[in-house]
Amino acid sequence: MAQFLEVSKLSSQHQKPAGLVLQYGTAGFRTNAKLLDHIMFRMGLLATLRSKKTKATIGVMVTASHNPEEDNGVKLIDPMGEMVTPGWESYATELANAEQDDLLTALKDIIEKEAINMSQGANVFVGRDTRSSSATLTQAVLDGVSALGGHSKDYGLVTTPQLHYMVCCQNTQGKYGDATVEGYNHKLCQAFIQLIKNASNCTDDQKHLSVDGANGIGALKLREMESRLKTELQISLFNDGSKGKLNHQCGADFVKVQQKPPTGFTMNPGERGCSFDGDADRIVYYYTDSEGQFHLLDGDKIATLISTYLKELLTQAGLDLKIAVVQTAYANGSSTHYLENTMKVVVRCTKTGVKHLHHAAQEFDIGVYFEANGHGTVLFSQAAEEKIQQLTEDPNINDERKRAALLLQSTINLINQTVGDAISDMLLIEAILAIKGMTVQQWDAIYSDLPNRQLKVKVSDRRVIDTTDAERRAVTPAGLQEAIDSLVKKHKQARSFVRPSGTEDVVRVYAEAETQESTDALAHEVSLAVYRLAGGVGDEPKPLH
Ligand code: 16G
Ligand code: MG
Repeated sequence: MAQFLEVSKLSSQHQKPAGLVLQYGTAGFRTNAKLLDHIMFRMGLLATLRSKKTKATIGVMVTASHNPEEDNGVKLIDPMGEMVTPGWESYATELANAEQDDLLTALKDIIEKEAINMSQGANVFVGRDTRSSSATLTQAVLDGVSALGGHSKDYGLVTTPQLHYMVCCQNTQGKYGDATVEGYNHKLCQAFIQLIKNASNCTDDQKHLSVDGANGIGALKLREMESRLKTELQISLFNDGSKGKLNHQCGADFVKVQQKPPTGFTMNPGERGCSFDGDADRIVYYYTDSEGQFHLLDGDKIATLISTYLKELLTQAGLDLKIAVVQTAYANGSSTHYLENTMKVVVRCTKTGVKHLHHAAQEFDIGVYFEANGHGTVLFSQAAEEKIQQLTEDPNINDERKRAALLLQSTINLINQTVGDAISDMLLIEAILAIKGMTVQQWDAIYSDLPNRQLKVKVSDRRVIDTTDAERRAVTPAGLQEAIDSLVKKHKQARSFVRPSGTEDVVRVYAEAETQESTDALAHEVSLAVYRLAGGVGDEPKPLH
């Protein structure tokens, strides 16, 4: 077939280095940008097949999120704007690793297994972050699409959640919004302005927010929205990419891991700040108190704020909708305790990785999901959206119910339901704080985090660790879980688990307990157990103090 001739021809310009093996990991392929040209071409091919199969537009985002500037990566986006379905992740890995001469066989194999009609049209949306390698790698994706005769639209520089949004808009024939950056800006800004009208007496201080753009795409895209927001939200944008390096000593990941403000950031005591990550799908908030102490408000605090606000609105609106919060094992024990026992909402725990949380959140009328690292959003079921819509149009309800229904409706418009979105989350958080007249300190005081510690252990093969119960218990190697259990018993309010990382060649250790000292001791003891029972390499882990 002519299409396969074209694939052969173009693939020779995007040759795979022989022997190189890469995995479609938790969030796509991610490694040094120099190793990715053939991967991008092949993901262009795969996205085209996926588009033919689903008869819908598929997205391909070129980014390595919070990784260093030298890295790059690629994620595939399914028709409703969600992450590509797991079965196709395996195809991605197979296609990526086929040696140059076996590429056509691997491609035909997928076509056959999925019974893809090759005469079906295909449409692929492509976007990229600000990395210097992203433009050429995008071209490789576009070559892949054109080799199989697909149509493509290159959105150029967009955030990851913006591309998810575009795909969803396109496949819902504009119901979700207009599939343009202008459409995105318009939808979010309008919903934000609508919400903030319900805030009374905001002072200029309360309207001010410092944002760390991680020197990435989020900064660029926030700039484009600034003028529409500025009467209600005055943003001081730091690390906007004009001089600093992407993700270097800044961004959500740096702040979360280092528990300190990004460099190049000035903020007075008590003021709110937030950080995006390199592709703007994660956000964390923070402030420094009058004693100079840094306070982080992570994904757990964000989920608590949003779910409290939504639950109040549901009560005011008199709507009987089931709300749940979805977390991972990394959620601070205090947050889970507060959500279950004080707020009385259903809490679900899933494996790490946005796709797992997203999936679980879809089971409820309203599913609020956040990873502690700041990736998350809110999903409303179609039935919930319809009930809220009906209530806004009901002439027989009182003002309080009407107001609550309208607030819920604007919230639906503001939140990016396709995937966690730093800009959309930020606007929702700002609106909630303004409506509730709440300071960042009051938000922080909803509950106190238990001290926690994360460590990494190098082992010869991290696959020896197999987990169950949403990664909270280790099934193998033999004896490891028993060892963790007995170590945890030695500490008060303690919890610990280990899991192989999906993005790095390490085993991750998490511990929390009543005091930092106790937490650090537990984290160290569990690291030693991993090192001894799971084939540790290099020096034995040393105590933290
Ligand atoms: C990826 C995931 C993130 C997860 C992290 C865990 C997406 C979009 N991103 O970055 O959700 O928290 O991996 O990394 O799914 P780890 O497996 O190395 O701990
Ligand atoms: Mg990211």
